[in-house]
Amino acid sequence: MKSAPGTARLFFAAWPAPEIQQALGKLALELQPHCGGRAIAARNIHLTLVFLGDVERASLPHIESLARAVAAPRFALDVDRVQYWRHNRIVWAGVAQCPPAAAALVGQLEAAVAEAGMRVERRPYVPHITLLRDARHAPADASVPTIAWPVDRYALVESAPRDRGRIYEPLREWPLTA
Ligand code: 2AM
Repeated sequence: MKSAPGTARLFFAAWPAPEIQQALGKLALELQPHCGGRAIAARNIHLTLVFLGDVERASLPHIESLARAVAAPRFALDVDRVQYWRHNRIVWAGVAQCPPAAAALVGQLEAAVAEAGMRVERRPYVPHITLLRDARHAPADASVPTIAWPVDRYALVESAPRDRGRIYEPLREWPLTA
């Protein structure tokens, strides 16, 4: 669905370095024959932190200034499992336990979003990296060789329509603290 003129569909995400995207993209392609569905292109693979939805472009500077003020520590995301959600038919990669620093970052970004007067997601945060859409089956084996992702920055990303699909474009990135 296209955003209304003057608005942008936005989310905060951890955006992996190209080699991590490649490793996760390879995992998606390996899972596809068994699970079905469509593999996410490596260049689009990310971890959503907070979804904003359609936002007036005029409020971008305000959102960016609130996001810049977030100060949360870096964390290690050891991606070692894959799961299937039947309700939205996605196969996703994740971790055994949400690192406390990831939850802290999400909490701070949600607070920034609320301060900007936007709706905040009330569901508990489950870190998930979508690998397949419209999948039909759960992966045969939930555990996968660990892909170690040192998360050292967070990004504000735009989801824009492109060729009947969507392209995700990081607009701004900020470093996490050491
Ligand atoms: P998904 O992969 O689970 O669909 C861009 O669409 C990113 O924002 C995707 O990571 C997507 O998650 C997430 N997203 C889309 N709609 C969302 C919503 N209503 N709530 C939370 N995350 C959403």
